[in-house]
Amino acid sequence: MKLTSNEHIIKWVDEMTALCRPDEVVWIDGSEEQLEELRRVAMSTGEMIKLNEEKLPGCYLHRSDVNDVARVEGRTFICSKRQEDAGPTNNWMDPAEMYAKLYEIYDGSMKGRAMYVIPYSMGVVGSDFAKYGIELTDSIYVVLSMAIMTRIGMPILNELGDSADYIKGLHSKAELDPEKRYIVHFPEDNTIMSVNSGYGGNVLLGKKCFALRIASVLGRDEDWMAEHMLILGVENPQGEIRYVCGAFPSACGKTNLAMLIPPEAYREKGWKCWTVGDDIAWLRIGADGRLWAVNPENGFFGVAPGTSNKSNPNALAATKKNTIFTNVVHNLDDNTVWWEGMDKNPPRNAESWKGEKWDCTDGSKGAHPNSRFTAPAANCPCISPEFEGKTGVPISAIIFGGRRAKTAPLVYQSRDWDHGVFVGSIMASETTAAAVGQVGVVRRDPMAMRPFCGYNMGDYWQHWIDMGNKLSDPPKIFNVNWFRTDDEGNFLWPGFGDNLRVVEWILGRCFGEKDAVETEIGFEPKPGDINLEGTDVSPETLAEILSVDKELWLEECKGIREYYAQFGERLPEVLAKELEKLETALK
Ligand code: GTP
Ligand code: SPV
Ligand code: MN
Repeated sequence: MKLTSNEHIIKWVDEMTALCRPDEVVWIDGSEEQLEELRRVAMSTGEMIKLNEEKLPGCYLHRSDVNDVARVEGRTFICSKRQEDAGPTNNWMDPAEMYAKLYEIYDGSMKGRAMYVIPYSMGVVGSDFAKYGIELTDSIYVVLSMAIMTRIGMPILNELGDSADYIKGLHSKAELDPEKRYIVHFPEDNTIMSVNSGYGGNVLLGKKCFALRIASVLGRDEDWMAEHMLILGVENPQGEIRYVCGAFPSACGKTNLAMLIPPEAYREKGWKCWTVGDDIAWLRIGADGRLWAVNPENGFFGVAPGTSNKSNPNALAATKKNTIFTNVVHNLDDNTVWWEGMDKNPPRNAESWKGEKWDCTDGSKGAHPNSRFTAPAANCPCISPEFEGKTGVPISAIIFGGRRAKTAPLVYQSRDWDHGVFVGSIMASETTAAAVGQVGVVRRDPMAMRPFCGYNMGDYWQHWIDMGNKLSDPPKIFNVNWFRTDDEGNFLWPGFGDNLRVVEWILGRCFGEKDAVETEIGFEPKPGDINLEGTDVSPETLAEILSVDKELWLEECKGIREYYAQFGERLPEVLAKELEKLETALK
């Protein structure tokens, strides 16, 4: 039964139905009864495996196709009318050509299946920040995941009324053919089309496709920002909560920093951390001239491997009920799940992420390195009371960070907003398993948005500069690197909870409570300004990870110059000048 009389929606759903030819069309009202029925169907077909109801109530295991385990950046397109509007960092094709190609692939792709119509909201329904979408999909996994990751169902249709102001998303698993896999965005049509994949980041269209690629374009046009950022509230012993955003590339520590547990000595003094978001932030200028952030999502699509009671107990706790696990180890003894880095006791009677009998002693990985959990945000023990707020939280600091064995120091502060935009634009990081391709190669990933910016990156940097000019009280901008290593490849900084020691300095800088020394690249903590009490980090090691190697940085400048060159006229003048200043300072 159609759940709306909105003619725009009905017309589009009818057109897509005629194209994909599903056996039936099912409108998702968001009720628990309907979702429960879908879980039952998914279990009967093997799409989902119900896990131990006592140990993991409401939890399921899902396996994606073995060739379909991560985002496919090479097959992700921004189809604006003009190629230069997509820019040199995005794949592009003429929209008419792309539509024609896609329509052929979608033709009859849902035969024998149901098509589900999912109305969803990014952001708290009815808030000023909220934007609505409708995803059509032939995957129950997608419906159940969207029900965790976003707010779905009737309230959205009610809010929409007769409006045409929603983002259209069409997803079909089709044949899961990697050669015909496309993740395509038409920013000028507010339309997303995803086909031949069943992996989260490619198919949960509210997430990267809408909340970053399409939303970044909306933000440019409407004076706000959509960013690949965590949002963390840090409560100090005085009971004040200060908020930071952090942009780190995929699988570089956003979820972990967002759910940070303070070191023991900090906890004893009364420090607490509150999670507002772990992956995406929408940022608007407040009436007070500050930058305010909301998390448009309603759940976490987090990296499973490495998540443990030691590294991130809050994330682990969030997965203990109503969670969907994808591509992890299935423990057949007690019908639970496991992944590398969870604990030191891999199950003996188990199946790997591929669903094959797994022998943990043969050296093979049981869980895929990009295996993930899809968990409701409400499950997180440290979820911020502001998570459901309609106004968001005021941001004191923006923290950029990448995975760099060398070069980038533990932390430095930009001199001002424009210099901060420069710092974000020159981010580079080692690639991870979050996207298909080689892992561990350093690549430029400006603002951690390289895979997610829906328009020309040069224009995006200009938008950052313009936003700074509109903020009377902009956040201070920093860069961190938790991943500096010694010559044997060991991490020099303990990371995780101990990152609060760095965040303490960052917030202190924002409120005029901490000193700094000026270096060629920006401000750094004075020796002694980072509290090392209770760590085994020596002052010498700290000095080493704060050091700026001029030779390496001059090399870096060469790389930045080459990188910038591809943007031609679209490179903001401000950034070209910042690069010159940096080179001069280093020479
Ligand atoms: P996406 O969901 O892909 O956007 O990733 P994310 O940025 O949320 O990454 P996440 O927090 O899930 O971390 C990914 C990996 O980095 C995990 O294997 C973590 O164990 C590791 N990691 C996170 N924080 C730290 C840290 O401070 N130090 C070190 N050495 N590793 C870390
Ligand atoms: C990332 O890759 O940055 C993720 C996971 O957060 S995905 O949703 O697949 O993009
Ligand atoms: Mn991400």
